[in-house]
Amino acid sequence: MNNLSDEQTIFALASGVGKAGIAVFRISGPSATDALRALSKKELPEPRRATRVQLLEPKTKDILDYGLAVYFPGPASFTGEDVIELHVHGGRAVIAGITDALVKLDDVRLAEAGEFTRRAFENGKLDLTAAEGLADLVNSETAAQRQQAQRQLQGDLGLIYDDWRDRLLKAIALFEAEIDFSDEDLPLDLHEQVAEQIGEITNEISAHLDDSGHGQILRHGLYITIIGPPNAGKSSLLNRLSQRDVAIVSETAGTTRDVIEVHLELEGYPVIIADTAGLRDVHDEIESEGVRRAEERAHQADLKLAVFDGAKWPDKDPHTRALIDDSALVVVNKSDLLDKIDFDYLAISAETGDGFDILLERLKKEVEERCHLSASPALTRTRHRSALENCLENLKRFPDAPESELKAEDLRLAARALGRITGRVDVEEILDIIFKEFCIGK
Ligand SMILES: Nc1nc2c(ncn2[C@@H]2O[C@H](COP(=O)(O)OP(=O)(O)OP(=O)(O)O)[C@@H](O)[C@H]2O)c(=O)[nH]1
Ligand SMILES: [Mg+2]
Repeated sequence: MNNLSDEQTIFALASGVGKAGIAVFRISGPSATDALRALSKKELPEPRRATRVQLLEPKTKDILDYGLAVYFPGPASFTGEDVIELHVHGGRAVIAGITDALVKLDDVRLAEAGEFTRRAFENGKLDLTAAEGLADLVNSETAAQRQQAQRQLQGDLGLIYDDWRDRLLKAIALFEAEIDFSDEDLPLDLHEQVAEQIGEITNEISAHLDDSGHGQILRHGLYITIIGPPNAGKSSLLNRLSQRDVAIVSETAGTTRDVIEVHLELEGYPVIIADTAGLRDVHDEIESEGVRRAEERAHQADLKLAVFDGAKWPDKDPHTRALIDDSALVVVNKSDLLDKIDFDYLAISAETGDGFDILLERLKKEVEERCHLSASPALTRTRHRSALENCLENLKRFPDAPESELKAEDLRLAARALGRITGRVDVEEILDIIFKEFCIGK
């Protein structure tokens, strides 16, 4: 852990950039209180109480603004250090004036990206999963994303990983005791106890990993790609779904070339819908690049929305058919041109809006299935997934390792992989448990 007194004092505009009613500066570090004194020429306000201050340029004594100061003495602050918040008027000149005045102070500098949260982590205020949760919360755009991020920020996900790690460390302690003191009076079923505990942890981690990625999908949004032959009405469909005129619509086949993305919210879930070039064999260089991109997007999508052209029915374009699989929802567009509906697909009309209520219901169901908020906190990042996979590999090697020392090493590596997720990577802890629980000095 870092020595706090070595840290420089940092500050940053905590509120958004640009004109606003109020702007908030955050100052953290050993000189935070000096910084406030330098700007306000008054005694420190009472802790955690918003206090009106006049802010002056320290040298020229120009009045920068009248605002509020809040003092959070460390360690009971976000970063664990002394923190000062300044609430000022959100005009560009006010912000520039205060930034200038702070930069000029000795021992105070502008914070780097994520530095406040990093200090909070280093001072044990939150673990790495909570820090990631905070980043997700700031980036969240829909209600479900917000809920997932809140949960992670409150430490729910970290608790699960720490619990596995604690249990693993206990199992290691038992196991090492067996190696070190096999001649002494240790319970006979120790080995079975360890194997049983490792088995339980292995099962729980496997179940957590077997989640179809819904936590990750919810975090970045569900990717839906619209595919189909030229002129089927893909761009018209995108425009109606987004209720905006985002993509060019024309009767010329091959109008769309690039991928056009729209971010939407469906039932609180984030979706990113992409319109693509019509699929067909072409020699035109630009259009064939468009088709390549369309196919690439189709493969990357969480869900494909395959559109057939009702004007050509019952012709079902073979390029589109080739891309239809379990993750495809098929619709036939231009239902207004069809005399009768003699198929099982959903008939819609991007022109009249016919069938769109059903289409939206179906999309919502699909989205809900793929990125629902689960009862227990979900894995939200590839970083967690690979650490857990690494942990499992080591746990699975454990039963077959030929020697006790190797088995113990497998367990240690597994615990370390879990520790990496929350940021607890201290082997000393294993030793602590051994010495505490087994009274070696007896
Ligand atoms: N009658 C009818 N015409 C439609 C409907 N949807 C789209 N169209 C027309 O079909 C033509 C093609 O529509 P687009 O949305 O550009 O088709 P697209 O699939 O994006 O075509 P490309 O970008 O060339 O692949 C346009 O003239 C639209 O006005 C519909 O539901 N009914
Ligand atoms: Mg188009």
